[in-house]
Amino acid sequence: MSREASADPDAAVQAFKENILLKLKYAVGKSPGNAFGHDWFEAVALAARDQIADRWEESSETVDRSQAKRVYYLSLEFLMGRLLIDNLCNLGVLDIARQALRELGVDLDDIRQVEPDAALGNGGLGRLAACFMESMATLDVVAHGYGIRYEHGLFRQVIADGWQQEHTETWLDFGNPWEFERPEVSYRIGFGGSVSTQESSEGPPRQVWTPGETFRSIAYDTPVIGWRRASVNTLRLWRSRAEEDLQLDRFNAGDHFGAVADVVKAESISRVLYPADSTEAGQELRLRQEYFFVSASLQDLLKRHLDEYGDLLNLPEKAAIQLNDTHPSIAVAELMRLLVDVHQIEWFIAWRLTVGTLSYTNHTLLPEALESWPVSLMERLLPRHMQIIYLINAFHIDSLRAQDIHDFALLRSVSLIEEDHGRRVRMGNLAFLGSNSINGVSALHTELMRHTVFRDLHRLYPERINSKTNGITFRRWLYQVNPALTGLLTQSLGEDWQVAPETTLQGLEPLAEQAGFRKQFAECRQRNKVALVRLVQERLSISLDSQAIFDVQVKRIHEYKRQLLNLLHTVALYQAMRNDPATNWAPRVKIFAGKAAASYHQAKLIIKLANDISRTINSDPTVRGLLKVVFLPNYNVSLAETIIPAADLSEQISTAGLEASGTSNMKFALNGALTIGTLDGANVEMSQLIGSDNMFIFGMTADEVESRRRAGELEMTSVVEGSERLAGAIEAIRAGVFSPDDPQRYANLIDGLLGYDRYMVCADFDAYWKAQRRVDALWHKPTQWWRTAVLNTARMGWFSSDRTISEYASDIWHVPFTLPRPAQKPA
Ligand code: GL9
Repeated sequence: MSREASADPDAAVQAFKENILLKLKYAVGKSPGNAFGHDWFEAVALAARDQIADRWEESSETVDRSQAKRVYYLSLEFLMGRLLIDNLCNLGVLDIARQALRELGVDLDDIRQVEPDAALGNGGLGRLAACFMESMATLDVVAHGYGIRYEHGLFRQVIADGWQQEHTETWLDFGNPWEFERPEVSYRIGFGGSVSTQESSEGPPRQVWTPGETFRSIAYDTPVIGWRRASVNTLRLWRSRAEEDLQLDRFNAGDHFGAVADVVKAESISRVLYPADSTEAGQELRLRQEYFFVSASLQDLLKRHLDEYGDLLNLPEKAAIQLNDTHPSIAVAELMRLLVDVHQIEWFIAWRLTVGTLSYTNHTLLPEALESWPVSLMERLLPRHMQIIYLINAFHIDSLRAQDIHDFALLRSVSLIEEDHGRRVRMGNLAFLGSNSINGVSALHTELMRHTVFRDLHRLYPERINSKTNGITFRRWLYQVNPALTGLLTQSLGEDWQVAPETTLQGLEPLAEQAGFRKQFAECRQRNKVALVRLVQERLSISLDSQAIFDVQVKRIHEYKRQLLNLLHTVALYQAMRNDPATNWAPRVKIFAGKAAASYHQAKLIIKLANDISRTINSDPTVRGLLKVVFLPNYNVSLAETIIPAADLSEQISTAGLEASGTSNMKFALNGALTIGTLDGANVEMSQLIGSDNMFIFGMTADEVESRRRAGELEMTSVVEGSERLAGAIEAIRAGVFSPDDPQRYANLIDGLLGYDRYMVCADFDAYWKAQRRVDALWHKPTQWWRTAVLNTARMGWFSSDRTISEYASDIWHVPFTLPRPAQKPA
């Protein structure tokens, strides 16, 4: 099939309908009369998958013929969300599928809700990987994603009496129609054991690793189709299995549980996603997961390369491997092991191939998130890799000494082994040394990388660090989540604007001056707000006024993201409204959502505080019609898809210097929400492109934060005393106004803020309060508010992940790409 949808729409509808019925009957085993929602979902998904498979075959044949260079994206997380609408849109058959279902008496909007989210990720980092997969396919970059097929994705969050509870997520319960199991694609993965030296008559002695235990990796492939049927790439996820399903001798001896013990141990590797967010999990199972998927992926791609070229010496010309954070950084040692031990390539040639092929993206500067593993654990689990790491380290230090570099402090800081807190392997340094490119995810973050975590390595290798500001796929985060606005843009900018929104969106700028257009723009928002109001009513039985400002902070709960600052503002605003309800307040709805890592006590307490504040404020008649607070449980990609297009105000208020980029900031602004935020991460570039007067920027800069930290000014008593509003809010929380059942509940939280305000919540409070009043003032001037909103959408084109991927392709991977072209009209 060609890139264009079929020329005869009616014939296409009939054909699609027939295929749905065939799938329902032969694959699902149901008739239309007894099919439930999930049966219909599966039938439609399988019908769509057929069309994807046709393009998939074409795509792989073209690639095989052309011997193009391949990109491998290694990531422990892929936060794909639902795929049905994504796939139907990119196939260009959304309307066809909708009509086909309608003729069968089924509503596409009902069955899309049935699909579980593929939540194989924690947050921004995993969702970025998903956006990148879609953009790479759209840009015809020949790419393979590699990761783990977790049986259980990110936990389901239940809020019980205001507290977060974690429940097991079960996305595979009804099967997964998008994936293809490939039992024949399987590799052996070893752990533990010992290394011995084997003399060889032909060359130097060889090191032979005899693992103490081995498991199998099994591949599951999900096709990823680009927009308008561009390329179809593959996301290959690995499941872990035991070498044998049952130890028959133990079973026969009556040890029925022991007979399957190996199976349980093996399968635990791909059982569940680590719910860590920017905090190190630090567990042996986590290291096993990392090595498991890295080894399987490298064995697989080397096999493919050898099948194609019969030789590994041209690996860097034909393969680029991107490491998504340090999670896959054991790849440096594993690739060396495979090249040297298995394929008998001489060490220094292998090192050149390794560095020529690998590149690494850093996603956070938070010290607690930089992975390091105890040397003792590495020696036990991966003894050969530990030897290789020592060798890399030794050769590196030697080469520096040879360049007359003897500064002890420098050598210590660039070493792969940390000696201070028990001996540990520094995975960030390993990734840096083993890569030809190290990139940050926003301009500010990259600059900070150069001066903080990688300061000394950067001095030695000044060419390696570069910046690739994150982006988002507009197909999902505008076209799919906001059909009303997408329709308006098509009506205003013409059919083809979606082909290159990076440039066409700017065409909206003159329309920002037209009252008629602003009115229509506002009406789109209103429609989305009404949908969110309905959802909140259904899930929480809270009724919201859709005319109020929808003020939204949705993201992982973390102290550096400062949900606490927002909650303090909420309390201060509540007190101000109560004291003076007659003032012309701008009515607000404060919306929060997000998950806390299960072991992150403070973050879970912040969730409880949000819920306590919500209950108190929502039941206080004095602020009725002025202020509501909601905490929506179980934030995930699908919930984001409803919340983001309904937001008026986007909260991006992290302590400057700590949010590497942020990506929801881009999703909100693209949909026309105004941002209140600090000069942090990609907010900085947003403020340059949107114009800082079209955002509500406040607070200390990263430099100011750093000076204050250096000066040790983290004790906040005098700051609080100097701010009546902040003092009032803090006092109310401490006194138990929101927790009468347990007045002491927040005493420690508040004392912590006053005594040692690591994230500078108090220091930024007054600036934040003032910025919020600017929000109110602008809301009272609808002409200006909506003009600004239109300008936000108009100026967000650069934040498309197509732009980001085109930069990775040219600067790091050195592979060709093609930007989307307008669809050819049928003759
Ligand atoms: C993160 C950063 O914190 C974000 O600022 C950044 O936008 C994304 C993508 O580059 O990466 N790094 C990180 O560890 N997480 C990020 O979101 N955390 C999670 O994904 C949970």
